[in-house]
Amino acid sequence: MSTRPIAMEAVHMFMRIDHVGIACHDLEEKIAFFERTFDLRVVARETNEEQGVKEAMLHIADGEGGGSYIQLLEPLGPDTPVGKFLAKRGEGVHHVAFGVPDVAEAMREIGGRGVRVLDAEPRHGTLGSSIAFLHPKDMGGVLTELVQAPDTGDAAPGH
Ligand code: CMX
Ligand code: CO
Repeated sequence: MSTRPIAMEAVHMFMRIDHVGIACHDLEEKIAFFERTFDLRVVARETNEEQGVKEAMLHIADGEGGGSYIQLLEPLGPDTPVGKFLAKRGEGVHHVAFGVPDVAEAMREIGGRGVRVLDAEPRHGTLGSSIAFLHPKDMGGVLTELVQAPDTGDAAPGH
């Protein structure tokens, strides 16, 4: 096993964990739980018809190129990615999202390495971000999201 330290100047495709997406049946109930248990604060609420979700972002920290959050997801209906997930597996971690400097570039690069990219083009994500998903079957069973934070220089809107 190598004990060499990782070079500090190493450039990673993933800059940080942007968020962990958690599927739930009742968004308001889960928001209240995270607020009262961990003193977290909701910085964005959105309905994203394209993704089939009603969602809330709870801010945890600021990092390189953007913040990190918990994303709570309630499906808009049973025939949506989160609706199908809840029916099959129940509440729990739905996906992990990594911050990337340029989502289109990351999609090309990762797609070229044999991982199925589920989106042909970057889509609209929370807080004005651009997002794309990688197939869970190519990612060790973990649905993975790529997130490019909006170009505003404001990593945590709502502050
Ligand atoms: N994590 C891990 N595995 C998952 C999964 C998830 N979130 N969702 C589905 N799977 C697995 C299923 O368990 C199933 O595996 P088996 O065949 O072994 O049972 C397989 O993938 C196929 O699942 P399915 O229920 O038939 O669902 P689909 O193939 O129709 O869709 C997926 C799966 C990942 C392609 C689809 O959910 C998708 O495109 N997701 C991306 C968009 C999304 O999730 N949006 C909501 C979040 C929005 C946001 O974060 O902003
Ligand atoms: Co997400």
